[in-house]
Amino acid sequence: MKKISIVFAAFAFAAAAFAGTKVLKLDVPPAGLEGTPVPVNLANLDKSKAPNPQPTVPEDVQLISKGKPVTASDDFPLQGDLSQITDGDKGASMGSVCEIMGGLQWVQIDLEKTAEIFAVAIWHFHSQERAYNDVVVQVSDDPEFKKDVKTIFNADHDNSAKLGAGKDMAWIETNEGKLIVVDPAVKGRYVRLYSNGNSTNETNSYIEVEIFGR
Ligand SMILES: [Ca+2]
Ligand SMILES: [Ca+2]
Repeated sequence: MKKISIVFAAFAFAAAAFAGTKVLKLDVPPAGLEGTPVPVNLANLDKSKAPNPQPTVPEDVQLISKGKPVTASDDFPLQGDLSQITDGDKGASMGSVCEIMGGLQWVQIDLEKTAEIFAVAIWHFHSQERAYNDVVVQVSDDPEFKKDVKTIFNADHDNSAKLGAGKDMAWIETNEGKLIVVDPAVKGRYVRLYSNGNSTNETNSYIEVEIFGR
């Protein structure tokens, strides 16, 4: 009898652990590659073009960044508007791209309240195969990112951005986007994304960033 109740307890525990979860899959825009390919040469490039992971997350995790305010180290984009980074449009055409100045720059999304963040997806640019330098993604409750900063992705292998060296890999941009899984989830109101130009030119472009949390 004791044995049976232990088995039942184990089942109940397993059910609780797996109850209310779902698999997170991104909504992906159509591919829009055009023009002549340009070689992508970065020291820490993941050339595998492996598909995004499909993490299991709690059922109430959802897209929490749509339409949220965006600020940047460059307030006056060369092209487009910062609001396009959270407007839901992930198209490849130049009309869907917000391009900010070259060098190490950041864009920052204000979730307007502290959230538990499980994943961040990035589409920098996907009408051409390219990879962005020094992509670092951080979360904080401090809009200045001076305290309580949690780094959830860091592909700056040589610490040229002076945010600490990271072991993540740069990737070749496609319409699939890049899904960064945050496991364990972290809490914060602001998500800041750094980059320092790309394999084609010095500027920093964004089509969309999606933050999944609760
Ligand atoms: Ca967009
Ligand atoms: Ca670097």
